[in-house]
Amino acid sequence: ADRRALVAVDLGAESCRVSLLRWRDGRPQFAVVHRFDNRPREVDGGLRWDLRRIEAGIDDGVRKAAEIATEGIRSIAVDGWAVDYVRLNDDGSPVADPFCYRDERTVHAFGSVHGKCSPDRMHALTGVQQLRINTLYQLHADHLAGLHHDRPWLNLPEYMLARWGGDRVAELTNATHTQLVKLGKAEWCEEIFHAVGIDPDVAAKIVQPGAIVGKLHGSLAKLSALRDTLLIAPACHDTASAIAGIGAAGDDWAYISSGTWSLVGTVLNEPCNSPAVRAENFTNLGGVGNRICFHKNVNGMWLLRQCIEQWSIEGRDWIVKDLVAEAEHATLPPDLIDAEALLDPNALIDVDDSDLLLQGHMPARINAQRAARGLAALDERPANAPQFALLIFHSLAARYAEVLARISELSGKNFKRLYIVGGGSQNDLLNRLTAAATGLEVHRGAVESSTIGNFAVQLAALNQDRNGGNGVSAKAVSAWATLLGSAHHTAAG
Ligand code: LFR
Repeated sequence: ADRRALVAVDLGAESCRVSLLRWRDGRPQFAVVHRFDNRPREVDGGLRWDLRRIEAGIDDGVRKAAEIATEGIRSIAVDGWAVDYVRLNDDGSPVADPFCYRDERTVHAFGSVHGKCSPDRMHALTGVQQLRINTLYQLHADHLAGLHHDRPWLNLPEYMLARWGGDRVAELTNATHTQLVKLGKAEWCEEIFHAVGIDPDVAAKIVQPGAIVGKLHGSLAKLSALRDTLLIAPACHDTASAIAGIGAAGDDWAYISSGTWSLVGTVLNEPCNSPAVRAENFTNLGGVGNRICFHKNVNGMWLLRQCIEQWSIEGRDWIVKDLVAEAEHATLPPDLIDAEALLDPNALIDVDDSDLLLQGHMPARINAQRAARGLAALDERPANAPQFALLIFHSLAARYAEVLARISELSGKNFKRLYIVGGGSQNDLLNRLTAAATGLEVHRGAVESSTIGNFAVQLAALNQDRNGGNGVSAKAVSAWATLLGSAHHTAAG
């Protein structure tokens, strides 16, 4: 057997990491070898990613991995947050730093797209939750602004693979989040491209997760460990990777992939696109092994992180872990508790309010929402952070419960277990509140579930555990994920 190491790159909107898998006594083991934070910045009035910094960060990580893995590196795969993309010059270099999906240019593009293709038609064609962040609205915004709209584009993980010498591809799980793929197919939906004035010819060819897209070239390939390294498209959408990383058996479970966003849903064998699904704007995104990630984007740790950012500007650096510990003892604002000491759901934060998806001044945004609903302002000062945190956790847990109840009805599934993966799964207070709000058995999965899913797809691809022409088989991926130690334990509650 080939016992060379594997590298997984996971690009997060708040932090990126490079991990190394090596074989010990015939078993795969992995560790994060490099991590760096990530954030967009305002450039010329637009919110953009610092592409050079991300490229340099992952190159550093791969170099570190190559130093450790003297046995050599067999393959590298990249997953990351979806929807953002890089436009390319003829030589493959980036035309500009990519926009961040939170940039407000798509507020207008969203309405403009729906004037050309109705939301109902759009959902019938794609089955995808209409979020203004989706690539479609961004490409349309480029079109409206006459901004490089004729240049080829690649979503970020696929761009990183191409930059290292891989073919230009659009991996299916990531492609579905563009809102430009036909529901349940691995084909671009030309009707939408034409309706909104986007050129289908500059979109890359769609490939399945597990596709081998080429060999590593360039300066990294000069290192001896990286002389013969394959480039693999895993499930390039980090959420699809994280869900593939769960590796649970049975059909009675739901998931929350908890990071910047909380993706709340379940895995289906077939898309679910009834009129109710459309009306309630649920998504059918591509999953590994031709499955469907049926979920909703819920505003996740973004809320707390943005509050922390504000308090840090005001002079206090809160660490999430400490804040969670203090929130355990905080009291909720009086308007939330009725005479019998019960929570008043009407006083919880509407976490999916579009204003709360924007960057900056989060405590004030939350208070503005409370004011609009006739609720008293909370003390916004850093010292009152635990109360804010507790309110955010209660509000998230209630929203999770609401979404899961709908998912159960819409999909006809009866849930018993709830797997929570990603950075947010570390928050035992939120896990307990979630267990109480949902009545489900909460299983805390791996923080690095995206990385587990990334490695599991690579291993299945390298072992040619293929599902006909449809990419790697879900079964093989799930077996690898389990082996990679996505050991779960039940949270108290
Ligand atoms: C999570 C995630 C979500 C996607 C959002 C934007 O990191 O990928 O799945 O909706 O970020 O890409």
